[in-house]
Amino acid sequence: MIRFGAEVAAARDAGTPIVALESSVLAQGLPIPANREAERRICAAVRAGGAVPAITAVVRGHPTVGLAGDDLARFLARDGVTKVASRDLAPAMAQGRDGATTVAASLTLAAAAGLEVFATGGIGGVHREPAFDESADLLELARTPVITVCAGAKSILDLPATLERLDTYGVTVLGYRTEEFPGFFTAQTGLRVPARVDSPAAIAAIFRASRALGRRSALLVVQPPPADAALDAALVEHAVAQALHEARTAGVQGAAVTPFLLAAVERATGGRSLTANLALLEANAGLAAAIAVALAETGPSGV
Ligand code: PSU
Ligand code: MN
Repeated sequence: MIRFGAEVAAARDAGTPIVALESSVLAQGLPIPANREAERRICAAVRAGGAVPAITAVVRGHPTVGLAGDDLARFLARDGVTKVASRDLAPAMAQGRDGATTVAASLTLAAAAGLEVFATGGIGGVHREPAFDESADLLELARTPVITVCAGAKSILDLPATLERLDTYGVTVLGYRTEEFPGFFTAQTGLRVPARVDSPAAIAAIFRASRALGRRSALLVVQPPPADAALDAALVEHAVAQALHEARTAGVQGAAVTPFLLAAVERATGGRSLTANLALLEANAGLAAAIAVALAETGPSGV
């Protein structure tokens, strides 16, 4: 049922490691033209790490792994492309729409394609407000056995509540060379991760153990944003307060909340959040490639 891009199809045949990537960050999360730069840098980082990038999306109704060419251009231009979370996958398919997949929907497509490693910037989580706004990313992480590399969750969210929910859902959270759960733009949140790992091979071994037990949940690998691009925690907190105020005033609701807050934080940080965003996306893609290579070296999980 999944349509594969030509490069991804060739990688599957050859047994080359593949890293799944989301498309909502390109079509909704980042402004034009930064989204184009992000796509270039993420894909280059995956390739430099010895793997093949596979952007997931719904393309004119077809669930796709390996968005490329004219289709990719349409997504980067935001030409009639809607944001697609888990609940939106089937409608987008049946209605033949272009849909940019969030972490939740991307995990679904990655798993359907048999991929085991996925990279993103930050996952969605429990929002500070409005009450009961909780990203579908969390539930999908709970039931999709894919290693997900990110820089934690953004400080626009309630980070302690997000970590608690990941615990409830049984999602293993691993700090990559850190003991602190990163806050996306910033490395400092004061929140501890349950476990630390220092190598892609260690992550691969934990994933194999999880799969051997028959567990269906994701492994969430978090690494801090690169030090030269990371923002100070106080600056981020100030920008988030400003963004939340703007969202409240504008009465933003539902799927529009996250893109609205991201844009508002960018304005409030004078664009510095954008620089951090691109740098961490690239770093996460590179780590995901190293993990995919380590997984390939240890052989199939057999589950
Ligand atoms: N975090 C980012 N950039 C993004 C997103 C999150 O730094 O673009 C996107 C991802 O696609 C994520 C989605 O899965 O926002 C979460 O949206 P929501 O809160 O509506 O579930
Ligand atoms: Mn939401």
